[in-house]
Amino acid sequence: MKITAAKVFIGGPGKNYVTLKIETDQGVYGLGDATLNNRESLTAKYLEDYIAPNLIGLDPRRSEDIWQFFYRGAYFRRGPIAMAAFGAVDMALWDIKGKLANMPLYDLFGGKSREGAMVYAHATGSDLEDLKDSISYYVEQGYKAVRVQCGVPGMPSASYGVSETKGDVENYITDFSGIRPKVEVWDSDLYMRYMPKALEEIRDTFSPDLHILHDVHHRLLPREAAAFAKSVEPVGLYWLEDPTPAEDQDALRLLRQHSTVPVAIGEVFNSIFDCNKLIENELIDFIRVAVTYAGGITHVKRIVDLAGLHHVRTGFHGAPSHSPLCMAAQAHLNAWAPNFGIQEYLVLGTPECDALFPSDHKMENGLFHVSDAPGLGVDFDEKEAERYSYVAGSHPVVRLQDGTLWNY
Ligand code: KDG
Ligand code: MG
Repeated sequence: MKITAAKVFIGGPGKNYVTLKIETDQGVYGLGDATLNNRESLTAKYLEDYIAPNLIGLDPRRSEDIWQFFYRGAYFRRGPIAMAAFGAVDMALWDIKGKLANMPLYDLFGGKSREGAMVYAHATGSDLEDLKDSISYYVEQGYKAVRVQCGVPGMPSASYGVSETKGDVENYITDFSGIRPKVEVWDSDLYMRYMPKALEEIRDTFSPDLHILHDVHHRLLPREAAAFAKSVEPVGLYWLEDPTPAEDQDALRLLRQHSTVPVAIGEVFNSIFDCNKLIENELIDFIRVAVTYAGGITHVKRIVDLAGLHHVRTGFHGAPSHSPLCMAAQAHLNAWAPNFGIQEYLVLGTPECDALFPSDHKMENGLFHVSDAPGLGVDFDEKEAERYSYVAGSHPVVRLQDGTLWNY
């Protein structure tokens, strides 16, 4: 069996999805996602220039050897662009494997450990009242968990995760007006004084059964993060996300010494080497990698297995930029993983998105039900894809009040 073609598509409804289609001489094809938010054209180019020509003629069933070939063969290892490109290849090869076996991927991993995987939605408000409305909207739809973000009085710009629209959150993270980032201004003192009180009010307003998550988005220094975690302890958060910049694996020691608040980190990680110390030293409770960004199913499954040895549960990244293919790969891992925790889920099922990526994966009452179709269980409509093309966009950059550049 041989790979005969590897085609790359870019574009989608309001997103620049990068989709890889690997075709074989036996008619079976596989699909993978290489969407690296706001750097999409680079993963597309990596796939087109280097990966596609090297794939032709290889046996698609040898997904491990192909992964090693690209990872070791690059010499300059890791990095988000290369790992997202390998992620797409790996996903597509697993899709082919599942179709050949006529089995959904979760069965190839070891079978289902649960029916329905708990997801969390993004609730957001310009102020606390707005945020409460947004939380109620998700509670009414049956969500069991919500991430809560709201504006901070006196903060010169919107704080992280605050959307201008209520209800289902579209891709509010990316500004498609061009490649030059907007500037947001941040003040850690204002945030640290206001947010614990706001979170307590939310806790008191909603049922104790509702899981509340909060994302600091890398903004605090290790000492500040430890103090913040201590102050939000009475809220009983499901998790506190990215309290410190994620590349410093030792930063969470101080937080751990001062608080038992569950910590989630990892959406910017692209390999096991970004999180092995965090996991082995049990400095985190949830690992947030995404199958696309961290080298595909083959590599992420290794991270999940290591995490399981240390009581660390999964909480895969599921921001608006992730394509239904990445979400499907994660859904299969979520169905299987003995150490599954929760899945971030932003409503992907718009009619345009469903037309581009038809599938029968389902969300019901805050639980994601994985499709039983062979492989990933998602298709790709090439005709529909002709409607879309690449649109340049950017994340904002963040500065402190005195102009110092800070962490977005
Ligand atoms: O591209 C950046 C987003 O993926 C990130 O800002 C989303 O923090 C995020 C989250 O928790 O989904
Ligand atoms: Mg986050």
